[in-house]
Amino acid sequence: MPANLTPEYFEAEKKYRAARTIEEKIAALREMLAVMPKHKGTDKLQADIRAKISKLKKLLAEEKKSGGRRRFIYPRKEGAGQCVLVGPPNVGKSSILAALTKAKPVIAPYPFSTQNYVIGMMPFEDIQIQLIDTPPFVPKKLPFWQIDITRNCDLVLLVADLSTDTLLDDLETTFQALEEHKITLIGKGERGEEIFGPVRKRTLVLANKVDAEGAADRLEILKEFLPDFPIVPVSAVTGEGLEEVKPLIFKELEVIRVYTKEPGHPPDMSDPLILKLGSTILDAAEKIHKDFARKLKYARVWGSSKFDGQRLERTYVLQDKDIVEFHI
Ligand SMILES: Nc1nc2c(ncn2[C@@H]2O[C@H](COP(=O)(O)OP(=O)(O)OP(=O)(O)O)[C@@H](O)[C@H]2O)c(=O)[nH]1
Ligand SMILES: [Mg+2]
Repeated sequence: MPANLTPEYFEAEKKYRAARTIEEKIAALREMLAVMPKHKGTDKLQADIRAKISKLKKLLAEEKKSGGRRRFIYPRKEGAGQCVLVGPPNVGKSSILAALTKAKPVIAPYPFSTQNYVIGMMPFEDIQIQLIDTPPFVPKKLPFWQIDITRNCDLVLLVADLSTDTLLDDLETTFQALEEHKITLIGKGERGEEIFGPVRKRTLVLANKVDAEGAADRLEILKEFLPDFPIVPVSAVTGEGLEEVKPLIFKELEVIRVYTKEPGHPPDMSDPLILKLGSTILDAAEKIHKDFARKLKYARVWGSSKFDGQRLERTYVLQDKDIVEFHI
């Protein structure tokens, strides 16, 4: 990421990430170009943006040719985080979505049964986490949106199939398909959030079909193959491991829930703010409103503070499930 990018640029980038149609994506990219400082350090980024615009324009022309019938809409991020189910054909991605959410994707004993994305919301304690089922990841076959969604998500759920001896080869093929688009899956370490160029996506591995014969041995082989990844054995059919997956997904999303309260009133426990791990009182206030944050003097915190209702500064780092009372 080049230096000297302005807040205006990052605002435009946010619009790009949130854009739901190809037109909106193009508009956001143009805005990014317009507001970005033009110097040697941003040459590469400018070229990347221009290349992306021309690619999207081609897709738009194709959509127009179809009379708008094939208009693509990107999924809107909802809930505490967006997780994309990624993996080889027939491993049980759709079955996992169906088991964890109310969504009803096509599930079939043959590969390539999923052709579009399918969204489901997974309830976890008092929040919802968004899961997106996608078609299988095979080299030279990924549609543009599948790459975009994977780059843009908060967490990858890589599904492996413990019922087959080709498990590792199949995963290699999926990694290869991702590498073609400069997406590297990582089990730990620094995430890369860049829109262009190589990106590193935090990944939780769901070792599915643990009910199948020989699954226990293959799970050991999988653990050796991916030593740096968190791996959870599950079965979308028997339900084994599915309850354990939910808190792990939440943990990997690296977010916290913060409840707000007004002075003299009980806290609102129904709709927590979702903040990045490490967020401060000021970040929480900003999430409510920029103006509100500017006026903020201090806050009282229940939960992680030394004592209930402790008066704390704006730089105080909040923890999951804290209750915050803002004072302006
Ligand atoms: N034994 C067993 N079979 C499963 C499990 N999960 C899924 N299956 C079966 O595996 C097959 C493929 O399941 P899907 O959910 O369609 O797999 P998918 O990864 O979405 O497949 P594509 O969309 O074609 O890539 C189906 O016959 C499922 O019933 C599981 O936990 N155990
Ligand atoms: Mg499927």
